[in-house]
Amino acid sequence: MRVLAQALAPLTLLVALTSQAQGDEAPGSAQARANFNRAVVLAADDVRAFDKPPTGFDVEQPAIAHGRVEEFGYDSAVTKTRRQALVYLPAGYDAARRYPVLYLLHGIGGNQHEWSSYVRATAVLDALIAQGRARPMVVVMPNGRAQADDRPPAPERTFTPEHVAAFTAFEADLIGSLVPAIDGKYATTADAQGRAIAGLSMGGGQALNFGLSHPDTFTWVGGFSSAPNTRPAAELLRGKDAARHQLKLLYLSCGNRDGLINISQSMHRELRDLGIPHVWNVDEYGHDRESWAENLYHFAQRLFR
Ligand code: FER
Repeated sequence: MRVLAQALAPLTLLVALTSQAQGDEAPGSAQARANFNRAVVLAADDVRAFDKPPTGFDVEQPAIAHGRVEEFGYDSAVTKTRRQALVYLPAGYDAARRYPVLYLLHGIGGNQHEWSSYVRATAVLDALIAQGRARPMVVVMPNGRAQADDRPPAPERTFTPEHVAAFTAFEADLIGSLVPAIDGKYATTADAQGRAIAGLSMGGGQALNFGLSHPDTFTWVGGFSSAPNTRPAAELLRGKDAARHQLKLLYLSCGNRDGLINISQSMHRELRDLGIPHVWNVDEYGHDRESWAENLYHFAQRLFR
């Protein structure tokens, strides 16, 4: 829980130090703490959909072919700034071919490096692609905080309405600026069948919100440990019966020790009641990188089939 520990430890400290601190705390902090501390209530179908990956699945293996990660700059019509993303190109990337693209979104305290550095996504992808268990794909890891200064804020500002709003504003940046820029530079299939979006926590909420409401852009969607920014399925899919048929994969996961699991449970139950097929994988982690690495492992193997 390193990312959140970084974001939350100072908050906890602040409150511990000043028992009547309520009024001094930045808006959003108390609510976030309450959300993380919510009691987990499990139903019979809140169980693993897949076995645990083999040991070492998220460790770089020197003996196999590696993809490369490069910096990608693009002009954002939303922030009016030049923004940075990381792009993973699979081993043997050849501009004469065409590749599907996965957009991977980070959590509230992270940035474009979170998936590669903290979760070790490139080690997971290198191994799956080398074994032929995932299709070679381009993976775009953007900064999902669409504001001019998009650095992670000071810990006590993590949950302010302004900061949360920057994650909402990323929808227009992604659809209007980043996706076209990626398709302009890389050898992508550049259609909805060849585009996936997934994320962890705040990024999970973004992936579900943006993926489900843009069926012409994405048909493969994954939310891992999704945060309270997740909108209800009925709202996301309303009047979009077409999305139901075009969606190739809708994937939800969460740890059964994660206080935010009620968000994913609600989405799962809503989808089930609407009759919308989806994967629901509940593992035994908290709000942890292990859950995110494992779910990337399971999700990536099911993409672009
Ligand atoms: C909240 C609790 C957690 C919240 C966001 C989060 C917007 C996000 C956590 C993360 O990205 O790790 O109440 O409100």
